[in-house]
Amino acid sequence: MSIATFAAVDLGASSGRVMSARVGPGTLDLTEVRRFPNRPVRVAGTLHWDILGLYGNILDGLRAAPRDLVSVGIDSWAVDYGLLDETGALLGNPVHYRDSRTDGVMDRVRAELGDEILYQTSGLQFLPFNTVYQLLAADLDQARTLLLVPDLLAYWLTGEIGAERTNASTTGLLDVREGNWSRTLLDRLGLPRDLLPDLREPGDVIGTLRPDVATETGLSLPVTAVGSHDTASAVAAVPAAGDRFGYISCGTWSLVGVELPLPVLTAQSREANFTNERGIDGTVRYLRNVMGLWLLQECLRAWDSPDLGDLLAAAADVPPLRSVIDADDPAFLPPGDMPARIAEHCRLRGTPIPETRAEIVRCVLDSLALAHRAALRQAAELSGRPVEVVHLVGGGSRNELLCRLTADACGLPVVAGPVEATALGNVLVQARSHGSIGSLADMRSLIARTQELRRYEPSGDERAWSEAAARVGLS
Ligand code: LFR
Repeated sequence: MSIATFAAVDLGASSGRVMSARVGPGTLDLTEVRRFPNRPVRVAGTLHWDILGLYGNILDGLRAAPRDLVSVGIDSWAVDYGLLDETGALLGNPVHYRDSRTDGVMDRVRAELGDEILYQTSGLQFLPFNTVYQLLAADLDQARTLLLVPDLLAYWLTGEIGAERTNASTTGLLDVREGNWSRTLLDRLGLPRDLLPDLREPGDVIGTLRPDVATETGLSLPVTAVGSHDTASAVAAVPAAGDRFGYISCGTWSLVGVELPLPVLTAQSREANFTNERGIDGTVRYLRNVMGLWLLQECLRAWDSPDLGDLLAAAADVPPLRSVIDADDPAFLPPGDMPARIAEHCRLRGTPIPETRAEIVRCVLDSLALAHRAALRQAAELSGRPVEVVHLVGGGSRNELLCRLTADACGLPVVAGPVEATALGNVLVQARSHGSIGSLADMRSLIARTQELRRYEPSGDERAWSEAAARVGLS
């Protein structure tokens, strides 16, 4: 096995990047080629993704990437999609999952079909923005093909149509046991069977860059399917040894859970709203979505982007666990004035209202740590998988206060990093497919040996955390 160079296109909800990485035995060097903002745009009342802007930035990134690239892979947030007409043209801009068009849809479907069939078929947690509920709110008249965001971008780059399985598992339409589209569910919902393209696995070569793209970027290379759901790529890059670990993929969302060989579909699991998403090599990501750094990002946006380092330093000095909220209150899901919504949440529940910015930030981080604790404990309990260490990966691993509070709240060591877990998982799956690395365990051990990690030992007052958890109705 020799050293080779791969590119990762990694799109998050607030920014995107094109990274390149040199991968080989004992080598994993990641370089940022291009970073760009991902700004949703409201048009005629509907919140959209600026998909052409993102695609243009990807082309710019590929143009600036090393010339010896072997392959490129694409991942993004899940659930969102573009619709193609019969000529293969995109029908309108993809709608943002935080748009209000899905209001009430999930409740209606659950009432009509019942939770049992939905959960037994897809294994997915009930989130109002799952693709299935979006589709029921969309106009499908002219639509012939649905492509999830990374599949849409891969289509523009290669001309090849398909649906990568890890991301397909977030639609609510993939059969969790068989890994194929569920015809039963499509029929029950009255959705057209042929809207969904053939499935592909992470590691499959999708195709080579179209001639016009090759001319524009000066590159001629394959696009390789990766864990195109960003969380699948991030969890593939958790630097864990063995299987007694929990993970928190912490960015706009915190995805909190354990990795399993098989789904958990019990009534308790359904009631606790745990999801069984598909990972690399058929693994199951058994997790729950926690509202994540979205709470903080929306506060910063409302305050016109003050210096985060200063705010976190001030928040560290605020007395702990004074104001705690249920971070997962659906009221926090849409964009808008977050400090006002936090104040209102506290007022309605008789919780002391955080007044200063530092107090608000402390309230958010204490509350996230509590939500991390509850989700991890439940994941371990419902799956029977013991958790001895928590790996916190993604942008949130830079936030020392959050890492420390999470270790204290969970009463477990937290290993923080890598920050760019998603891009690393993306390139390593390509590297494996092109013969530069071996198994998933090899990938993880390479990350543990080469990337910067930080360990936080729990030092908190367990009683204070239990008491605060009880105050917001968590365990
Ligand atoms: C994280 C993520 C989550 C998914 C949410 C919406 O970026 O992909 O896994 O639930 O975004 O797509």
